[in-house]
Amino acid sequence: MAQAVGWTVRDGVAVVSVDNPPVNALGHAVRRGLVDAIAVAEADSRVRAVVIAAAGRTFPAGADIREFGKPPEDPWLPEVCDRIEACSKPVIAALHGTALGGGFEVALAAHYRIALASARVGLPEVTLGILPGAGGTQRTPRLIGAEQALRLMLTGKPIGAAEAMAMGLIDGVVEDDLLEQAVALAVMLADEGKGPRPTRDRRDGMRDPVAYEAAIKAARDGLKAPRLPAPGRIIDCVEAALLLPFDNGLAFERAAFEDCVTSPESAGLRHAFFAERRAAKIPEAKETPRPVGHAGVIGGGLMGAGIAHVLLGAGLRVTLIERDRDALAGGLQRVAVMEEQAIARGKMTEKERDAQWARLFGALDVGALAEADLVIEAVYEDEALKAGIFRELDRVMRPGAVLATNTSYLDIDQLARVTSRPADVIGLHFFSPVPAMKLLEVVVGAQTAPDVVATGFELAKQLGKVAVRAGVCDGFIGNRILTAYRTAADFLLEDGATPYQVDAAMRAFGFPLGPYQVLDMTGLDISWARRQRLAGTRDPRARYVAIGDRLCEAGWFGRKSGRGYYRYDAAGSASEDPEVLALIAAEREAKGIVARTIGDDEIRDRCLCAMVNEGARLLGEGIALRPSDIDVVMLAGYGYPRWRGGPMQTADQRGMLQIRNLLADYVGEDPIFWAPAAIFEEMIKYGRKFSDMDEG
Ligand code: TC6
Repeated sequence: MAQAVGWTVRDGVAVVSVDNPPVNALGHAVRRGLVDAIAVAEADSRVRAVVIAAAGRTFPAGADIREFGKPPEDPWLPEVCDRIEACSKPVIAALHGTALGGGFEVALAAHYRIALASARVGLPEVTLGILPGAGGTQRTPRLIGAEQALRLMLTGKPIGAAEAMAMGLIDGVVEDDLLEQAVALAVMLADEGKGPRPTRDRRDGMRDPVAYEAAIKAARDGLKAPRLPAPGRIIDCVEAALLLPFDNGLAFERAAFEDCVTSPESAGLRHAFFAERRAAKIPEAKETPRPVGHAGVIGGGLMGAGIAHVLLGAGLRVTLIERDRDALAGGLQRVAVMEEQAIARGKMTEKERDAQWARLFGALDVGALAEADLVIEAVYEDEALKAGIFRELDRVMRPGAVLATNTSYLDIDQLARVTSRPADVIGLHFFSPVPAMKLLEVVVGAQTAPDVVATGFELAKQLGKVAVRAGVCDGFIGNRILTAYRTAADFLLEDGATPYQVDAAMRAFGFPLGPYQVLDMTGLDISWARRQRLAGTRDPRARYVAIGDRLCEAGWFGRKSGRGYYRYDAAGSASEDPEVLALIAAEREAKGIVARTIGDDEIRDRCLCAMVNEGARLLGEGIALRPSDIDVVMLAGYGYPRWRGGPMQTADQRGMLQIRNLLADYVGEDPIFWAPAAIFEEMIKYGRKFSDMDEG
């Protein structure tokens, strides 16, 4: 028997224990081991019942996702589940930790399920672009009906053991001694002469076919502009569970699973899953983070208040600093509003809010931070202002405290140099709205101490954010790529596209908003100020599009001023603006550009190539550690469609040669912006993809 599955017999019960750290994923060795164990249990006359349990932190958390996309090795998980269900002796699954996906499907194939009260169960396959393909779509609705089964499978959200029991998914919940209680149940079943209870034969959830069909219809109607194959296929499978005999339903599920698992959308989502986890693998990972219990936040604007709110949510004591009483009151009020919103969304109770409020302090003087462990400066993006704050912080903060800036663009090394402790200085770049955005860029300066980097990553974990390590440059990873994306879009405007066409093309690509909608939302004045700041450093050979400047000169700063690339009515709805189109036409004319017809595919190609080329440059400059980190930044912070996996993954799917050739087509228009990054040639020569650089 394979080592990934252990085997003992006690009190006439075979205890089959999966042991495949870290999450007991159902890789080949585990599948083989489970099938062998059931065979041995059936053959062993001492054994009257079987308990399937798991060592370590969890019952299997799913199929081994790394095996998807590779040739399957027998036995497949559906066969394993069928074998368990067909066992002639009662099989009990003992669940702890997170019994997810294929792991929960194994449990569903067992005849009885008991769980620790702390266990969570679920079918999160949809988040990977696939469906429960080991009988989960057929067995789950047999137990709990279509409505609840679809909720589990379409949201992918795990539920607690008590809820699972109330639904009828599991048979018992125990506070402790899971294994002993599972064995006791097995002995009792055997003593009572109870045989197997195959889920395939149960109809508990199908007693009301009308309600079942109604749930199917409601789910189909609720599918919003389906871009991904999996949700629709899940609904089809759950319907098949009602209409077809079990084995035919399984075959139907198998075909749907194969379609989904081989789809590029699933490849993108799987890439995103591993990319997020890989991002935590940084050179400083083994350093001990500095303890952080009390944090300071300087600046109570939307960003600072958001940061204070998430720090409070992670259990920290927070001191918010503002320059005067009114500003401080405004900042505290913003935090209060965010807490109310969290309560309204069911993310926090009033009791938790009160507890958080008791840990929040306001002050007008940075002296209040003398004992703080970490401070995050989140004031207006002005170099002199921030430098002044860092000098002050250097004066008052205790030795060993971490001094962080939330700057989006400014040079962290320069800020570090105004202090006497550059090793303690780091960039923690949050994204707005802070409570919702998952990304945190941890910007590492030339002198930042390794344990300060580790502290940034540990803090991100506490805040539930995905941290990505970035080096110092103008814009770090995300804003460098965003600038390239916007530049490509601006070139398209000047050459003949409209902002509305570019936005629609990029929405069709999968972004929730197009680049001009985002500009209008965040305010055109922010990028205008930056362009003015950088005007002196601009290469005169580079193509410069002044359309954004012209809009700002007209006082059109986006949503907040009622006009930007779009025109906004009193209710805030946007419409296309002929005056903007006239302004663009005038810019073209001034430069002697004759507008040409530009198709949506060209818009997408150019925007993608700009992002990928900038990503390749970031790798060459050592700003990003690996291509998948760039993908994580774009997915978690910039709305890049998750199912595409990120720009570097999209480039891999398109092929390196194609991207390089497109860049080579464009380079005549601007030899600086469109010049292909140096690494393309080498990658093409050696047949490498960006993902080949991820694991290194
Ligand atoms: C399925 O089951 C389909 C069935 C049908 C088949 C026909 N496979 O997240 P963490 C790794 S689809 C392989 O940091 P946590 C992960 O990469 C699957 N590896 O830990 C990481 O590796 P590293 C349905 C996996 O405590 C390490 O384990 N199941 C898998 O924060 C630790 O992971 C899911 O979608 C896997 N299935 O969270 C559940 N899972 O150390 C996916 C994890 O080398 N997993 N790893 O970086 C999770 O949601 C979480 O990992 C967790 C634990 C909640 C189980």
